[in-house]
Amino acid sequence: MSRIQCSEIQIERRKFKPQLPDTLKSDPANIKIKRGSATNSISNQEELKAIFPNTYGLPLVELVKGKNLEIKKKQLKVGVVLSGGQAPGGHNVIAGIFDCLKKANAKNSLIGFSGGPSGILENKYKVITEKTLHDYRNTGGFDFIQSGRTKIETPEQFEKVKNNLIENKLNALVIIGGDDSNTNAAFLAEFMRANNIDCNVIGVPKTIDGDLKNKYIETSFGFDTATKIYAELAGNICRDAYSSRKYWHFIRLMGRSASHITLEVGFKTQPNIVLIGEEISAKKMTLAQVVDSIADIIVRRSKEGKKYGIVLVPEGLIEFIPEIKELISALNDALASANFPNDFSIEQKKNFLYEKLPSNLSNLLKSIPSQIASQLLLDRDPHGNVLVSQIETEKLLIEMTHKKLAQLKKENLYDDKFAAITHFFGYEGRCGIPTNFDANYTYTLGYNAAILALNGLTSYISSIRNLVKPPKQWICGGVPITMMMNIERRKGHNRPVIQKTLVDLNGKPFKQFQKVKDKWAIEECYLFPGPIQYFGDSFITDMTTKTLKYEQK
Ligand code: FBP
Repeated sequence: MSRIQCSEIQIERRKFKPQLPDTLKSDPANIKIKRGSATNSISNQEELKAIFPNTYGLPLVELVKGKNLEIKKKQLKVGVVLSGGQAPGGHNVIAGIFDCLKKANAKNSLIGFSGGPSGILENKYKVITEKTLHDYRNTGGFDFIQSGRTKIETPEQFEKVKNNLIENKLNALVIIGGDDSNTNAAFLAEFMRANNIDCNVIGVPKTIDGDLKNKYIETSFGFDTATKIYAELAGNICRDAYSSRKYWHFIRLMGRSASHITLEVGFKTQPNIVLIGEEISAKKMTLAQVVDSIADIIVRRSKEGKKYGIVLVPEGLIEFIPEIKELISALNDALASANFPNDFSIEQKKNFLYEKLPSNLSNLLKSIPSQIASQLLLDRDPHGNVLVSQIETEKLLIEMTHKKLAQLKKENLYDDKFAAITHFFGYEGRCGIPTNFDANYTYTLGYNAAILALNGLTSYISSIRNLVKPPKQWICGGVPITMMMNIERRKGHNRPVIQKTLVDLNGKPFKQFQKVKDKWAIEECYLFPGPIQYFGDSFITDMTTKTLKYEQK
């Protein structure tokens, strides 16, 4: 395989030495596992206990200093796989696993499955050595071994995976992924235990969306870097709008079902309108009411002579509007059971659905602009998620805002020009060079995952806490995957899944936002955060997210 080309920054960045927490600085033979008491899932306890008889209810674990000499005697072979969407720092997770394994025993080895979970199914992998890994340390992207979204679900697939893990003599598999991939990790761990196969499965919390978090997983990796990249871009747009004073910019931001990214970018740039899907859902707002709230601010600003502004739109907004959520859920069920011929056009699908859906939902589908309605019908991903990154909600909002303002003009309530521009920031942030925080955090997550694997644990996610403190004070451990699970409706069926953590309307970050949003709407409070700083004063280079800061205040 050809070596990647390196920019000047990358060459300098390669020299960065990620910091480890004090607990992990000791030799792995001086790190012990401290077990807590048994755990329970979030809900559906009895059902989940029946589905995961061998791995349900494991205790929380913490890493502490203490003799653990057995580690040195074992010779382990571990596999690693990147699963799902890219997030800055994935390569450092691999580096952390590799360095820990080698520190424990130079004969330990690591292989990386290529192209995501399909690599395990097809037994495609590369042996990871310092030579092959070196150029990827502290880099963004997943290109070292690549990623994919294949879901391992059928009995035949589980059998294939089992045979490949046995053939490769793997003692452990580390799955670096989001909520869906870690749900898959739990199933795989259970399957291996049920079949008496001595191959442990450990997860690592990855996703820029920031929705794989709880008391023990304070943030998923990549959120810090991605939000800084989006904030730089959104901040530049704020300044452009403030300079030319003629456009309204509608910026849609990635984040799938959760608005964490939008809230964080809001804090970093203080634009005029920040739509939070979770709030819209709680208030049971219709699409028309969301548009009314936008138009209201446009009119108020116009009265002050300001015909410009910035609106942040979470990409999952559409799924939060109760009427559309109901429509999407009905579409999911209808699409899952419909067996469309391959050559069925989108218009034929629509006509079929108009007949199949209850009349209120059928009428709603007809009322949505055709292009957006077509985007709602796109195939779901292998985990049953709607492809929200491809639904141009910002265009829908602009179209409807135009109509609303035209109506207000007729009523002599508005008399200005509304010129709007759209942006979508998502893929721009997923492969950025990891910030110091993400570089340290991902390396530590990988190192910690290797310690969990070396100690024979399975069905755990690598957990690093106390993240607002410097890395030396971080707390290391593992959280049982089943502890984060519940049963949800996916692809027309009830399925055990890790519960996504959405923006908590009673949480400190959202409460903070509520205090300032009216001021941001009318006054000019814009912030221009500029690019990520990799070199210089640690006050700037090591700064983490406002979300973590407010959450842990
Ligand atoms: P993960 O949940 O796998 O981390 O992916 C997150 C994400 O970046 C979402 O924000 C976005 O909606 C989606 O991936 C896009 O998926 P794809 O890369 O398949 O287009």
